[in-house]
Amino acid sequence: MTKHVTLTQFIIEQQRELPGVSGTFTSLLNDVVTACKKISHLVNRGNLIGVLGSADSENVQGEVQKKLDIITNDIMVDALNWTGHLAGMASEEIDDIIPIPSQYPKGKYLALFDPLDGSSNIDVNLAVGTIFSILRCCEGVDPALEDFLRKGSEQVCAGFVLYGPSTMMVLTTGHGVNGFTLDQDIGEFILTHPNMTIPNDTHEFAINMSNQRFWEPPVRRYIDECLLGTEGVRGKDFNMRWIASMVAEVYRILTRGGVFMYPYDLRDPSRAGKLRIMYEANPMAFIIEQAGGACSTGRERILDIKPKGLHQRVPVILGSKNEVERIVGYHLEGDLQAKD
Ligand code: P6P
Repeated sequence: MTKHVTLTQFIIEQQRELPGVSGTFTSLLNDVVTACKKISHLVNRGNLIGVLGSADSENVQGEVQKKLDIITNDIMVDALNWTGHLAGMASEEIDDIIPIPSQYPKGKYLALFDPLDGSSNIDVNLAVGTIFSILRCCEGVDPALEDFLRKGSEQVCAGFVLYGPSTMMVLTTGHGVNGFTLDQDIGEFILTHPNMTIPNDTHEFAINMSNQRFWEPPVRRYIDECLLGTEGVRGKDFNMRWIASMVAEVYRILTRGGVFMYPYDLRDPSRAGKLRIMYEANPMAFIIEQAGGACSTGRERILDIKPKGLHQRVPVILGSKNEVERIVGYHLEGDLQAKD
């Protein structure tokens, strides 16, 4: 009988190889896993337990919240705030940083998360997910906002859980990317996708084409060339996907390559893009780079950006390295021409 490696065993064995990583980190990850198992159960039960539909409220992003946006946020906060591993948290659903209640000890990590990414899909039974990012901070003190606003390159861990036909967890601690499938019968995540690696090339792109008239010229150039297929400069045909759920797009890219783009658009110059750097772009960029891919705004590496705000938005272009580098090159060419 095949010996399955559970996520718990995997984390503990990795911990032994990571200098300075104590059992605290392992225990924190297990707390995140427990919260995501609860979310998986609720997402799977859906209308059977009346958790679908709108909450008739808006979040800090001005987006209408689904009931599950609020429920899953509470699950994450309640699973993590008492453990003594965190000094604070931040969530897509909450305006400010989330302090650890005074009755609980404060730890040396910060957790940032999008509790239910792609939640607009939940009422139409399409894939959604939880994205999380872990930063280290000073132990035992209440963190200030500045303690959260760190470059993505400072993350010690990033992961997501995709609630799809299977519930999958993808995790990196800076030593590659590994995928785990939830065995619902035993309630354990099992290592099913060790050392996930993104092909450098692809014939598949993901972008919301309805925004085409708002794109900058380099993005329009890239997509136009893909659409011309064998009749154009690329000399090959491309396929398109758009699931409107970043976790699903990223998982697909991790398994077969591709490029995902939510680029800067000219609709609202004050809004640099749709996706938020702290709990969407940064964790996904860490994962993508650890799997051999690339992640850029089109003009700079996402993980090098010094965030200015908890809910700051950035353009995101990620996936197969050679495609991302081509798109970045188009931005550079365009910017140089604009200067001439
Ligand atoms: P649109 C989900 O709301 C999300 O933040 C990402 O998961 C997804 O890729 C994107 O927005 C979808 O945006 O404009 O196509 O609905």
